[in-house]
Amino acid sequence: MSSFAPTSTSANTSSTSYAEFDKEDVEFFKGISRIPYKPDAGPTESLVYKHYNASQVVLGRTMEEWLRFSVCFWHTFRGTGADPFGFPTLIRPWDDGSNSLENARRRLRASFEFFTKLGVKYWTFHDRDIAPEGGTLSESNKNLDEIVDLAEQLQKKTGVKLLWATCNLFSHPRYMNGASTNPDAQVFAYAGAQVKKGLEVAQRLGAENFVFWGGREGFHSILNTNIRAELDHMATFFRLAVAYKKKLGFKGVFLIEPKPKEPAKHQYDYDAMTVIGFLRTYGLENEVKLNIEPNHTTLAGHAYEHDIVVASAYNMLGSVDANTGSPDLGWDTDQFPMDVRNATVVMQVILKQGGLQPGGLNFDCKVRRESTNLEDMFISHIGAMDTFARGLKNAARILEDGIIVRHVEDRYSSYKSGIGAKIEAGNTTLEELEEYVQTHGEPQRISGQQEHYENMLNFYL
Ligand code: XLS
Ligand code: NI
Ligand code: NI
Repeated sequence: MSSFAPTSTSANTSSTSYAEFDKEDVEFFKGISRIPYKPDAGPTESLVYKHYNASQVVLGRTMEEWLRFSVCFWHTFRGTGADPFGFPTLIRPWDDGSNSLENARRRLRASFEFFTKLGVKYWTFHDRDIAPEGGTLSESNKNLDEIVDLAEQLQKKTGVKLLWATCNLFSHPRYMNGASTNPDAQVFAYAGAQVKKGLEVAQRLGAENFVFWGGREGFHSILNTNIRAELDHMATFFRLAVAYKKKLGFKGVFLIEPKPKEPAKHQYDYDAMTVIGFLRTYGLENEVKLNIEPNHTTLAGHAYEHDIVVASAYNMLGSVDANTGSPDLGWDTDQFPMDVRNATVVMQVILKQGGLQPGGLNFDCKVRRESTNLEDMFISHIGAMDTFARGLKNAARILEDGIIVRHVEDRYSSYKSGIGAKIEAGNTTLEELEEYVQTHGEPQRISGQQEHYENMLNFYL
């Protein structure tokens, strides 16, 4: 099928004067003020929180502390609505569609007004989202420094903090065959140099984490690929990043974000268990945790909450890219998470592990290309925040009641005594098990009661 790619990357065709947005005191989102909490609001009132009440205490902590929401810069301030079949649809009045530093500054100032009006305390970005890539590494670094100066000022002025930063090691053509897993060592070197700068910037802005998402770390054909060499190189890349982090004294937590495919056909960071296996194989398990994105989890063929549960079970859940795919589409649609059941099961895991800090719930989400109002940027985030606030309240009730937790514990109670306790302690032999079966015979059939569990969960939704 031929692709109807846009001929121009500019979203704007009108002759708007962008200069007005360069004024220090300009308001980007006119007519929208700080989003209030209004629990009695009706279904059509959309610029209010109906459930998210930042200062409300749930299980000993405020909602704001449990949820640690973050807005991502790439979708919300760089997304144009373009898709492989259509031109940009999302026109932002301050954005002239150019790659200039002026445009980058306007976007950044608009974003901090957005974070503040929404009442979200964290943001995330890729190096190349916030500042244009130059013709050379030095030029790119210089552009980045200029924009980071402004970001530093805006963070100070608003109190908004950096949840995590990351390097874009997948968009530029040089990375088409991978970054740290590229067969060409010169590309590996370039990626290393880019991450060095990314870490310096992260430290300067006080990032609480640093994410590695390996969209091109994988392959399209196994025929031209030396998998073992590529994974060894990827491990070396992480070791170098850990060494530089220590040298810098950067305190942020390193996080790998698993994804099974897209853009690569097969990505090495396939899912949570694969990444945990990779980290342990290469002795990196104490240096790196996981940033789980449920949309990637479902792409891997697992249930929405699966990787969050797995990562947390191994104390490796560092942060969450709170979004969702569309069950009827097979790719990463990065939709805002609006499903109360999913938010409830996720928040249950987060509560059980004592929170996500220094990680958070980052909205790696984009409004649909048909959601063209500026207001839609707010409505989407508000809806997702309300969904997670409901998830938090539901999960707290589930844990306070303790009924579901006790049911699961009971299911494993045979390991508390007798032969079970010996198995759990690693204190038995196959001979002993044989003898046990000979005296005790066939085990009873015990119901898994799946529907009962589903009913119990529904009770709390
Ligand atoms: C893409 C990823 C990406 C990471 C950051 O699918 O989700 O956006 O979160 O590079
Ligand atoms: Ni993500
Ligand atoms: Ni994604």
